[in-house]
Amino acid sequence: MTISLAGKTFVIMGVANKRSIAWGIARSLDAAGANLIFTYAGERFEKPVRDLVDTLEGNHELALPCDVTSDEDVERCFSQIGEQAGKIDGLAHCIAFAKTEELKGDFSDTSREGFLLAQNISSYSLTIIAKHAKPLMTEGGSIVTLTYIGGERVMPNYNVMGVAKASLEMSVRYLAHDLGRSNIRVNAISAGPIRTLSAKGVGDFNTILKEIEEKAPLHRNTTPEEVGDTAAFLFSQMSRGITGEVIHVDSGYHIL
Ligand code: NDP
Ligand code: N5H
Repeated sequence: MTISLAGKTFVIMGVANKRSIAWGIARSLDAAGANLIFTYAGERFEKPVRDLVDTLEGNHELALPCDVTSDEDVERCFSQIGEQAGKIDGLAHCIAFAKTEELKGDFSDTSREGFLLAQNISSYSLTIIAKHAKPLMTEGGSIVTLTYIGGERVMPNYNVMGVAKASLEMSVRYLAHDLGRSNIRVNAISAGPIRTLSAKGVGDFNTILKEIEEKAPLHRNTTPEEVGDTAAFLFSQMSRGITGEVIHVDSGYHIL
């Protein structure tokens, strides 16, 4: 089951380890024959990312640091991508962060600093990345980001991240409006819960997964492969009429 993305180049931001959703996307795009460029948060993540990339079918050599809290880092990263790869056809933004103490208890206890940090890394980053990726998408392109239902509805403990995801989803629409003129599409995948490094430390994660098995229309949990294949579709011409959309890949849980 695959789409051909042979001859296309995509940037994948946010691989932390083999459980990362970004890695699920990388595997689907690799299977579709795409060329991939990886970015990681800081130098200390270079080796683990390169070791993982070596396990893929294709020969994807370009891996660059990009801490999205730094304008200079984002600018330098995309200018290096432009120099070394020329044009790109799309980008997967799989990045979010909030302080652990803001992901429990009352949302009304959120600090100003914690609120702004979550917005900065998890939402604003998409806008600055889109700005710098746009000039490289000379033949049009597709930008995909990841969101969660906690950006639409109140979910226990998601708190400050829910507000950041709401802002991210609205950014998707404004960016889709701006970049549509350059034939660049911008969409989000709203994924069901997946056990990743970010999800570690979530106390009742097993209960959340169990509830989905019990209640979601498909009665099973979401896999990184399902998200990866939807991203491959959004990166392909099969989805050429879709922009500004939030596609739920969550076994249908969002309809409840
Ligand atoms: P991971 O922990 O695997 O990935 C999170 C990534 O964010 C890491 O690669 C991390 O990089 C990166 N990151 C954090 N801060 C920065 C920064 N300043 N600059 C650059 N990168 C940064 O978790 P997931 O795969 O679960 O998360 C990916 C996306 O999926 C997130 O947007 C998350 O909200 C979303 N999502 C996750 C769901 C889930 O259940 N897991 C459900 C729905 C959406 P590093 O490791 O290098 O610090
Ligand atoms: C309703 C829930 C349960 C509450 C969990 C919230 C999870 C929020 C996601 C953010 C991204 C988690 C986060 O920032 C964790 C960090 O504080 C600590 N972890 C790290 O620093 C690790 C080492 C690095 C790699 O992580 C990051 N992010 O850089 C939501 C869940 C059911 C679904 C879920 C887990 C959604 C989501 O958005 O990820």
